[in-house]
Order: sequence, then C-alpha cells, then structure tokens
Amino acid sequence: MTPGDISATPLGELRVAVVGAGMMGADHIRRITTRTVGATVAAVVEPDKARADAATAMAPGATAYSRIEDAIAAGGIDAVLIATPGEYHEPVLLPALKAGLSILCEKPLTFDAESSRRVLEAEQKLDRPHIQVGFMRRFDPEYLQLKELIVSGSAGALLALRCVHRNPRVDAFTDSRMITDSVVHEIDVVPWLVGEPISAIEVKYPKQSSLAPEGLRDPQLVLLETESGVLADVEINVNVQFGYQVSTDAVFERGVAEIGRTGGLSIYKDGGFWRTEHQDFRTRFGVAYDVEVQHWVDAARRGTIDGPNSWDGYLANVVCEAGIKAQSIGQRVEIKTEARPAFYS
Ligand code: ISE
Repeated sequence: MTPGDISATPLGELRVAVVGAGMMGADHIRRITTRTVGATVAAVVEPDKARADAATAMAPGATAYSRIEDAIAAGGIDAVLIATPGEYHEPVLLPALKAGLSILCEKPLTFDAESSRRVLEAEQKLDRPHIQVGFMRRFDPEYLQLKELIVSGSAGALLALRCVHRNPRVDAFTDSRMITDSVVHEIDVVPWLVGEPISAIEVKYPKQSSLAPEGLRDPQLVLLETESGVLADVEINVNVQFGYQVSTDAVFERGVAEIGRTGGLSIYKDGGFWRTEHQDFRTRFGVAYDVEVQHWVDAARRGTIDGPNSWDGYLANVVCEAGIKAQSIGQRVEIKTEARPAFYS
C-alpha cells in the first residue's frame, strides 16, 4: 500500500494521521473515530507519550509515531490532520505535501507569511491544492446563513460588522498571538462574508483587564476595513472568566442580523433568568468542526479539497502581520491586495 492510494483499504476509507494530540487533536480523533463517515485514524503523531497513549486508546488500531516522517515512511496513511500549534505546522506540511497526502491543517496555516509562501511554493509543485485550512467558522450554520443574507441583498447593503471574540482565560499568550491565534478567525471570515479583501487594520486598547497575564494587553479592539469600506470591529477579550463567546452583529442599510447567541439551557427561576454559556470552542463550534472534517474527508476521497485553501491561509497571515505592525506602531496599516493565483481559484 502506498500513501495516498485509498483504493488499497478494504472499505476505501481515508486513513488519517492526526498530528498533535493536545486539546484540538484529541477532539478531532474523537470526532473521526465516532462521527465522521469514511475515515479512520490510522496514526497518531505525538512526541508526548502520555498524550499519544491517551489518543491511541481512543482510536483502536492507530499506531503512534513521534515524527511525521516515520508515519509517512511506514505507509498506510492517505491524509494528515495537523492539530499542533501554528509554529509547528511547516515541518509537517512540507513532508506531507512531498508524499502527496491530503491535508487538513488547523489555523493558522503557518506561523507567518514568509513560511506560508514556502508552503504555497511546495504545494504548487503538485497537480492541485492538497491543503484545506481549518477555518471552521465557514462551516458554522449561522455564519453560512449570514453569508446568504449578505449575498441576497434583502436587507440592503452591508455597512458594518460588530464582532465579539471572548475566551474565558489564556496562559501563555502574547499581544501578537491575540492576532495570529485568535483574531485570525475574523481575519479569515470577514472577507469571506463580505466578499472582498481586507484593505486596512488598526488596533486600539480599551481600559485593560487586571485579570490578563503579565505583559498581555487585553482586551484589544481590532478594526478591519474591507475594500469598499465595510468596517468590522472585533473585541478580542481573552480573560473574561465566565465562558467562551463568539458573536457577530451585521448592520445593513435596512436591517440588523445577529449570530452567535448560542448558549445552552435557559432557566427562568426565582424571579430571574439564567442561561449557561459555552466554555470553549470545542462546543461552540462543535457542529462546524463536524461539518468541516466531513467535507474534508469526502473531498479527499474524491481527490480534492472542499474549504478554505492555503492561499486563504496565506492571505490571513499577511493581514495578521499588518495587525502586529498596527499593534506596535499604534496606527492604521494598509494592506495591498494580491491576486489569487489560478492554481487556487
Ligand atoms: C484558539 O486557538 C482558537 O482557535 C479559538 O477558536 C479562539 O477562540 C482562541 O482564541 C484561540 O486561542
């Protein structure tokens, strides 16, 4: 059996190597093992033995490796799902591309725009895009409905987006990670919703939370401008303690739409109202992740991808870099739009 030859498996199932078995990797392993149709976790690449053991216990039949090169050399995998932190993506992407495997890479594509360019170059040596980037919001039912509303024009033209992105707490976070790890989601989803690229970014600092770790400016207000002047303000606020919230209000000429009021159980009791809230992205975007992975698996079995590609990942990194510059100089930074190569159209 050779890598990428899915006909070699008895059921034609996509044999996936999950790279990184931390919080997100473990979640994807559970997803593929219990809910995704047409795929199986054949390998887990994780240097930490305790995590690797826990992961293979969830995925019977999966072999543990500590390096992607060893998993590829052993054969028996058709695809790679990369769920390590962004700075470790490039060393996995390059050998996986060389082996011609289908790839789902968690966001961000890589750590910065320069490393993303190296990945694009390697991918373009192949016959077609092999990398789908894990911007899962594009698969969230409410984001999809909002996009439909924008495209339909039934509430008039879209004027502004008011985005809220709140995490209960973070440990090792820096100002730049606020952009590259968190706001990167809005940096991807805003142009996708609006249908045009981001042309400028600016960062403002409200009164600071005493709950933020030393050295982190939290919250931040990130302003994204698209080419025709739609302004998206993003409140990124990562130590709110009470829960995980991602919502967007869209302001149209003749209406307003809201998405993301998705907490769970509501209780009216003792003269009051109480509602539970998500605690992290695994539940808030659980459906989106399920749909995303299923789309990726179905597409990989057909020899294609079905979702944001590495050009989208690269563009997001270009905007992230402008955002980091905007943080440091305290000014609005303009972004030049690059034409999408035909390979990624
Ligand atoms: C995390 O890595 C994610 O991707 C979450 O969606 C985001 O809300 C969080 O801020 C990131 O740290």
